[in-house]
Amino acid sequence: MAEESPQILTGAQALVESLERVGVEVLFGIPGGAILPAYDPLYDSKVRHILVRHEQGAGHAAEGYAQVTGKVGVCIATSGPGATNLVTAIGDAYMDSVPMVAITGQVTSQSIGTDAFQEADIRGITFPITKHSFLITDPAEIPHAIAAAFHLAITGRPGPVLVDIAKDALTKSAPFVWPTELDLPGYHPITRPHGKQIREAAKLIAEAERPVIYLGGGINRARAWDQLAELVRLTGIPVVTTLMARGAFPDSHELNLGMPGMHGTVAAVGALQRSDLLITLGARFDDRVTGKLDSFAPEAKVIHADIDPAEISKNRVADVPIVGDLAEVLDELNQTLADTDLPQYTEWVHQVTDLKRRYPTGDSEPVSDGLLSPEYVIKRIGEIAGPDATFVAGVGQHQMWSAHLLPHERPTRFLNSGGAGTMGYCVPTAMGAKVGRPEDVVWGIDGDGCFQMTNQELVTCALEGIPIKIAVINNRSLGMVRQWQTLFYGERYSNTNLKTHLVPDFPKLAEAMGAVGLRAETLEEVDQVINQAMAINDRPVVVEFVVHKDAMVWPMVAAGTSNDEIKIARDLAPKWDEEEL
Ligand SMILES: Cc1ncc(C[n+]2csc(CCOP(=O)(O)OP(=O)(O)O)c2C)c(N)n1
Repeated sequence: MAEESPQILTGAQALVESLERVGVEVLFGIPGGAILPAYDPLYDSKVRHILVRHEQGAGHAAEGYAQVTGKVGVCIATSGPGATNLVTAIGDAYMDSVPMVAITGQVTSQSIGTDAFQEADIRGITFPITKHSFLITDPAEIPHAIAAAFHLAITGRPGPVLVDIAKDALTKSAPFVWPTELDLPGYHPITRPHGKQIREAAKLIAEAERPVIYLGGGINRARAWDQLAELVRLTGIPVVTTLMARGAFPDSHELNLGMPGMHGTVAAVGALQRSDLLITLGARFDDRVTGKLDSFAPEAKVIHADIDPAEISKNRVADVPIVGDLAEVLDELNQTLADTDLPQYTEWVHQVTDLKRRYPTGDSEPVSDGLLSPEYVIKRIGEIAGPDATFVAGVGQHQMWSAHLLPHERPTRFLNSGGAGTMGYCVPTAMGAKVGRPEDVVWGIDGDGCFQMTNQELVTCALEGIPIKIAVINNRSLGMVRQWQTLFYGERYSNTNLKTHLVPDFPKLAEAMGAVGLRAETLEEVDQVINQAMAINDRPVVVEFVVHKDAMVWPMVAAGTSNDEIKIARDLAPKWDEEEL
């Protein structure tokens, strides 16, 4: 039912009013000509606008905010280059199913399609990497578009939604009518699982001898951690947690085998390969997990539960497909399993936990060739900051060490770019996470390569009072690429030497941006600078750790090969069948 005698508002006022009504607390963005009308009413609004230094930063900050709060993250940019600067972050949010609304200004409706100044068809550009998008040319459409965008972003499989608004739609006026119902034909995400499929799943679990719970990032989006804990308690089935699911089930639990995949633990990879049943929850059989698909978990039947029906049987055919919200799926599955006679899986659990004991990950000497080992540094940050801190990783070797070595005990405490692998993710995402959970200690673990892509957001953090801590793991190279050159290109290091022993001087750069800059080069300095950083709460801090460049991430399954070929060091394969008790 429409409100009586609606107020007449400009499109810009309607936009801000709509954002307030959907409960937006914070926006990350930069103004410009096409979006400028919206910035005027924003000036008087209680919605906080954080003025970033680059739109990519706005997008990632929205992702960080969304992941820690469970709310929709919002970024805003002008037309043309402002909008295209958001593209990487929108793509990142799409790949990792992060709820985000991106608002962009567009040239006036009459100019669309004329190559007008700062025109870009952002809807066309982002079409394949958004869950949905709107192009608004009539101010009367703004309230519905905003309400719909927020609903679409967070329901079903979450993802980014674009609202592109022509400048004249912002300046013209129309009655403000807040929708009481959303008109979204064909959009009916299924949250309740089918009872028959739940019974089928319970039957397979009861028949299995070597089951594994293969847990993906969907568990975080569904916030179904309690139900998952109950499933493990009821069944005693071992769990592997993908990169996106680290922390959703505590690492300290004896049944947690760690991360599977290209840089997975021997126990997680081995368990999947030998399993006879994968209980797949919010995971998508990504190639970084499966390796060569046709040799992945060859004997396993598959139960696959996901909110997005398009995921099921996309890469691996499911024997029992279950479409639904994981919280509801697990509630029903747990109820059914509580009344089912289940085997003990004792021999199997013994086998996989023995692998876990024999092949721990990331043991390294603190110093090698007189330089710090990156693994040791990351481990110490985790130990000193503790499992309640929020950690954000960049992309590269430091990301993989972070995935293995930080204390992953609690959900939504580890954010990273899993699907897209976006360098430049760390600093702005950490900024957004700190805005979402200001009481948390937020540590970004970044590479010297990644850091140089988006570090300017430290200026934003300094000016906006967002005291994040960034560890730059400086190995003077694009480490992960260099690792591939070492292994697959005969040590021909083409264009991976960043020369960051020459420039920039990271602590000085940090100081110039209003942050505190620290550096550790020796073993004694490691704890000292981490503790120093922990004590600073009024400004951002950057700590450079000068580490050696030859450390490699192990274990590793080379791209395109079978998980059976996992190596724990160069030319060293695990001994699977060692009879050892
Ligand atoms: C935007 C972007 N460009 C390029 C890459 C390819 N890439 C993946 S890891 C990596 C090296 C990262 O280097 P650094 O940040 O120093 O981290 P390290 O691997 O040394 O820990 C590169 C270039 C990428 N993932 N993203």
